[in-house]
Amino acid sequence: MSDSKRLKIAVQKKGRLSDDSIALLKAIGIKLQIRDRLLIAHSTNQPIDLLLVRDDDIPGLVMDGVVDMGFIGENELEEKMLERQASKRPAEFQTLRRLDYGGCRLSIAIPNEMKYTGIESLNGTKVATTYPYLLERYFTEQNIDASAVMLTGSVEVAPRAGVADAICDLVSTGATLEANGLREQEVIFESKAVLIQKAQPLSEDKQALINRLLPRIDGVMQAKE
Ligand code: PRT
Ligand code: ZN
Repeated sequence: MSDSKRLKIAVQKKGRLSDDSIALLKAIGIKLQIRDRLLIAHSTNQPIDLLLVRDDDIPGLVMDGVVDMGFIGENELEEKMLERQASKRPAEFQTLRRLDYGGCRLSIAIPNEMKYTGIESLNGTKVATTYPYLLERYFTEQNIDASAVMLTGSVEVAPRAGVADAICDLVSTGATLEANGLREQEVIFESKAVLIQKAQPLSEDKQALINRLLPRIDGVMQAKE
């Protein structure tokens, strides 16, 4: 077990948020030795340990108070919050900063040949997604009677495979949609990476450390503007 006096921060091990999150920690002066395949990385100059995990696990680790902080995309955070609320599990956290990377949008896209006259065209359809809670919330808000089909990967091929009529997936450049003969129709959620803290109070030392780190994060983000 690692020392509970050390601040534990969850970071995506490998993926779109990893490099930027680790670069940000290094830019604010935290020295890190990250070795491949290890779940934990210790800082050599601060009482901080990184937990390197899949991004899907980060909201739960923070909401269960297993780690003190985490870097996560708002899309994943909001989805996990809705999922946990639905099953009455703890879903609290504090957002410390919205960051300047990880930007994307969660959008509904339809096959190019599908007729679309407005959101009502989705009535009676099946929409493949990795974000069923965000999608169902959107359907409810918009009064649309459609169903979400959960897929953890290859969402963009679902219409061609005959598994769904449309999809709801993350988009940044739009190239993936285009390559799959899909057209973006509705943006349902705009996302960036955020830094979150667990809801439960931290020790004075840990909170003081966080309070010293946050202005440095602001400084790094301002310098990039
Ligand atoms: O293994 P692990 O579970 O940790 O990683 P993952 O595969 O679940 O996530 P990863 O690394 O792909 O994404 C992590 C986070 O990055 C997401 O939750 C978002 O917050 C953010 N992000 C930003 C994106 C994108 N941009 C993005 N474009 N996540 C995924 N995509 C995918 C999208 O799903 C689609 O397949 O990129 C494709 C679309 O990109 P364009 O440029 O073709 O539009
Ligand atoms: Zn993931």
